[in-house]
Amino acid sequence: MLNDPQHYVTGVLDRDRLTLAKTITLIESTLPAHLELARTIVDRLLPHTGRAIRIGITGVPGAGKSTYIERFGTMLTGLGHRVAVLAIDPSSSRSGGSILGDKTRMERLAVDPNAFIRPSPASGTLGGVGRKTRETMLVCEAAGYDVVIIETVGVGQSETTVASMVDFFLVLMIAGAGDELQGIKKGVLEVADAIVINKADGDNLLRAETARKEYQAALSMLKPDSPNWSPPVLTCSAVEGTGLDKIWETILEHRNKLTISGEMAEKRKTQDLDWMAFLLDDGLRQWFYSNPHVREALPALRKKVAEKKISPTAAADSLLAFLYSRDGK
Ligand SMILES: Nc1nc2c(ncn2[C@@H]2O[C@H](COP(=O)(O)OP(=O)(O)OP(=O)(O)O)[C@@H](O)[C@H]2O)c(=O)[nH]1
Ligand SMILES: [Mg+2]
Repeated sequence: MLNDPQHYVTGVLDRDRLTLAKTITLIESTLPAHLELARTIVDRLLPHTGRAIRIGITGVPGAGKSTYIERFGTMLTGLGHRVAVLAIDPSSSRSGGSILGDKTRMERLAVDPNAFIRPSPASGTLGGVGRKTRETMLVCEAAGYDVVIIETVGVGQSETTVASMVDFFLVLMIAGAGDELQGIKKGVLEVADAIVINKADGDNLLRAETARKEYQAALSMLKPDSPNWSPPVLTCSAVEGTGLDKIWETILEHRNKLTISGEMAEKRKTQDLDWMAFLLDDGLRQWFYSNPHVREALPALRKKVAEKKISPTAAADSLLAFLYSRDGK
């Protein structure tokens, strides 16, 4: 692989798909040299980012995410948008299940010249997934994609990671399954900007409408996160394509309201600052636990604490004090 960052920067800005894909591969790499190169590229692209509408979509396996994104994405490219789809699934150890599914369920979008689909590898820590997805999103924006959709399976912690990097977070549900069955945690509803009941078609139409009312009632009990937005509950059929235009309208209305009030700029600023704080925490933790002395002393100290030979406070203090004296200067 070439190691001149400008080669990638120019290629991405020229909207060259191959260079875009190669840049994302660098971002996803675990080799330090690749990561350094990726950081330089992302930094240089930064002035060209931030203009996309960032949408997060979550939902349990089978909710219809892939079918929905295929249909919704195709609608958007039909409206003249350029759509990037990033799929992450860090909690799953399924053998690439969603990736295989996406290949077959996003047939049209996959060959659409105005769409770019990129499944993220399922491995890595949450911090790693967050970093890769964030940087991939930025690079896609620099490549001229004006809608970025980030898909995640709604089981695990990845939903909140995704919610913290998008403008609009959409939770896809299906009727006839309780929250618990759907594995959706209350925390996810709290960060939702809209809930969409999918599969509102055929025999399921009535049940979807009942579910819509139930979720609307449930949502009205939660204190809205934003003074400018009360999350609506909508229905759609990803298979029939109904309700999708209304969802897009809702996303635009949300964007409009939050932009006018200044909340959108504030939201993105907070997201950046939170992300920086997370990276600092994460970096400190890694630095600490990779210290040879800590690695050596930790097991013995844990044992002593477990045996009540030393207090947890004294054990922690002794490790921290060492780092202060050695590396803190
Ligand atoms: N009737 C009906 N079926 C749907 C609809 N959307 C999706 N399905 C079906 O539901 C099943 C699951 O859809 P997927 O799009 O693969 O769901 P997913 O959320 O991506 O699932 P995972 O990738 O496993 O997380 C498929 O058989 C779809 O055909 C819909 O609007 N109506
Ligand atoms: Mg899928």
